[in-house]
Amino acid sequence: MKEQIRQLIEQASTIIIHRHERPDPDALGSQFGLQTVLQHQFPDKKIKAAGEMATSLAFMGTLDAVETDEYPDALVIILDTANEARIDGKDALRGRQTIKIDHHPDEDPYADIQLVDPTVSSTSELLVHLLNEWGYVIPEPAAIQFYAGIVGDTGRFQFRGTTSRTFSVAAQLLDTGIDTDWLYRNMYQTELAALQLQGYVLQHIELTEAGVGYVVLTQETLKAFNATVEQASLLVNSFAGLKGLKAWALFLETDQEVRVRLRSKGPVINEVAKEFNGGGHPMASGATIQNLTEVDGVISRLNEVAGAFRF
Ligand SMILES: [Mn+2]
Repeated sequence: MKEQIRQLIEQASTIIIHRHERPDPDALGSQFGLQTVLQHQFPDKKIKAAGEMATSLAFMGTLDAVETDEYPDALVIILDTANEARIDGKDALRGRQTIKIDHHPDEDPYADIQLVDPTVSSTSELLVHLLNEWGYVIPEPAAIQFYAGIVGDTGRFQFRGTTSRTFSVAAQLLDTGIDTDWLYRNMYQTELAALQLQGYVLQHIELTEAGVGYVVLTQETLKAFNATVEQASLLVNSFAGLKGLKAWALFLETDQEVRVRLRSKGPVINEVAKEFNGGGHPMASGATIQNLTEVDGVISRLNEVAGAFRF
């Protein structure tokens, strides 16, 4: 299958690269990294990166405008996106051929070809293994993108998806001479309003007997701190170190819905996410509920899962 993907890439004259909406560093890093490698490998091909930028990650690069009529002749590669609904760019599946490359469980095989490996830390890591197998060169501007993706999805090499293979890929990327000082400065800088919102979050943690922690951020609160949902959602890990915590949730109210960020230290929570219009990894998922009256329902399901879990 990897060989089939390589052939499709080599035959295509236009390649459009997509990833999931509300992109994180792995989504953008894998997208820009692959774009750069393919441009370097095939200077005559048209290689585009599609979708909307996340303002906090604008330092990572610039996306391309893609017209609807470019799709029927294009090879479309969709990265880091578990299910069709999460694809950023509604024309993606109009490509002549479509390929999904991802590290989330393959629950929605929406493309013509799926290359999915849930044992790797990130889509960025998966791409480096793949490009190495093909003998494609990974120049420094691509290396820093992939490195950002790995750093993002492993929480700076601490999450359980981090393996010896992750470190060997990181070593390879570092050897291209990437500036990690620049990267960390940009990835981990915090706006004053976001820092103050973090103070609010820490002061409003609810912890249940079952070990479920949660914080609700209403639209009113977000407005008071002048914070976007995107900024606020990054605070989901801000109370991960709370003693007695097994699983936790951050509820973010928008004008249409309530987004739920779910995290866990052991209990499998993506099943709960699926019950509430979401999904993701066993220890890190997202869901969506209609309004704040449904918060209790999510918490009681998390209590059941966390209550049954022993470290
Ligand atoms: Mn990822």
